[in-house]
Amino acid sequence: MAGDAMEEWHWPAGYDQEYLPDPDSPYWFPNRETMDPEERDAAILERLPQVIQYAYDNSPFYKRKYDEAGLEPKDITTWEAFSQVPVVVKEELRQAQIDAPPFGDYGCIPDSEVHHIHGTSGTTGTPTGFAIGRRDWEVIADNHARILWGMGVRPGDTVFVSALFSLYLGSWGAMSGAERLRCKVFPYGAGASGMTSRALGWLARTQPKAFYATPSYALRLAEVAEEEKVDPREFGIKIMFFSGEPGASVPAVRNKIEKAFDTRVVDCGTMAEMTPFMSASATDGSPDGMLLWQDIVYHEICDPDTYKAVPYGDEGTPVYTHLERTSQPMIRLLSKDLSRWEMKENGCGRTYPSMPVGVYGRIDDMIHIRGENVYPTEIDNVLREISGYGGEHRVIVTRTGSMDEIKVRAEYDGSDTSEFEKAASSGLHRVVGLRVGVEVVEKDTFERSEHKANRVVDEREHTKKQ
Ligand code: 8LE
Repeated sequence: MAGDAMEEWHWPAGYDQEYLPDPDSPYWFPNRETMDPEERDAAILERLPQVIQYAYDNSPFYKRKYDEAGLEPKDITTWEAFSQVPVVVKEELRQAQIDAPPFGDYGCIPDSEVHHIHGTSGTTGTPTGFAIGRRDWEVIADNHARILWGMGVRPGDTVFVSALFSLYLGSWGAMSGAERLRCKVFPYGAGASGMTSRALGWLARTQPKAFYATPSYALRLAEVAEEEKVDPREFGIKIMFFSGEPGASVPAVRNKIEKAFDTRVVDCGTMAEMTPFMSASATDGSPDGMLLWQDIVYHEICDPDTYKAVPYGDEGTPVYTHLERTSQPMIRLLSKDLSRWEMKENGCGRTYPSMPVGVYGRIDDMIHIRGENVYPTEIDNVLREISGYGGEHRVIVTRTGSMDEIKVRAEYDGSDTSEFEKAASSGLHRVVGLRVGVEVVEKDTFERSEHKANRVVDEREHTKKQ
């Protein structure tokens, strides 16, 4: 079997809960992480039909879907055949949960094996529920421990989890991995009144080696620290790992956080449905973008129209397949995000492909304006590099006739407004390729996000969200 050389590679997955790597090894599983990628792919190609058959046999959802597509799980033995497997979209999952409440008919495990229930906040539609099995929770924790090890976190380290613990799976995933890694975990959370200010005291007191949040939250924390005359460098945080939104791979955001906290920023994250969502993650030796830990979740970057994988070097939308989940397994879940992938040598020695500049954003959030595609993160990156930027902005998209227009309202905290406006206009012109109206407003005009930022105000009638 192709996977013989891979540590603990079997289906269904399960890991020795006592295992820890050699303390001097940069790798949790040296073979799985550094092997010839073609051999790894061969093992994955043996696993895929097993996972697909399992989903087909255990869930009406996948049986229906594959019967309709005329697909036989046992025939998925080539990459070409895999590329024909229909993608799953989030709307389908929501509908399945409406039709077969509360968790949809893609659960695959008996109710008695459900160990954790989680849910989404539903800010972008009907909330989705997750029902994760006991075995899966253990495997998720193991995988996240392995990835945290790759980031440089070690047993005994204090890990401060500073994101929502309610309707957000991110914090739970970070916590479970840190627990399995035998860290000291502080599930601090976020979102309740006064918590950000109090976090400063707790961070100073606990001096965590690692910290998890959304990038927006870290920026907010830095701002509050400044207001309260606390120097965040004194928290001694060595590793700040982030998921949930673009930011950790946006150069100006990353620099700002690294400087404010005197730390190392690590990007990670796919989607809550895809937990172990840290399967896309940077490492200690490969700090930029994210590596795709293909033997945990199989990542493809696909053409957004055909859902076929694009060649390395090209841009597309990530499509994800669980290789180890037995509860609510996702097979070719379409992200509708945008990224570019590459296969090159990684500084850390792992032989995974990578997304060198992370996930730029969602296809729906991309602004099309007179033939140019503008990502909200590009605007963020420009503004953050201008001296005196007040920390927040909004991008207003309008439509006159058949033409989209954008205008940026940016906070400024200084005495030369016209200088700032000039710098912002020319910076935006350079990146967007068009003249962009800039309106300067005072610092603290806009609300700060303590979770995921949403800076685009779309005033075009046809795209208005219902
Ligand atoms: C750029 C992955 C997790 C649990 O942190 C999360 O946010 O999951 P959720 O709430 O299902 O949201 C998934 C979406 O957040 C992705 O589709 C993507 O648009 C965005 N996202 C998550 N992590 C990143 C990200 N965007 N970089 C990231 N590192």
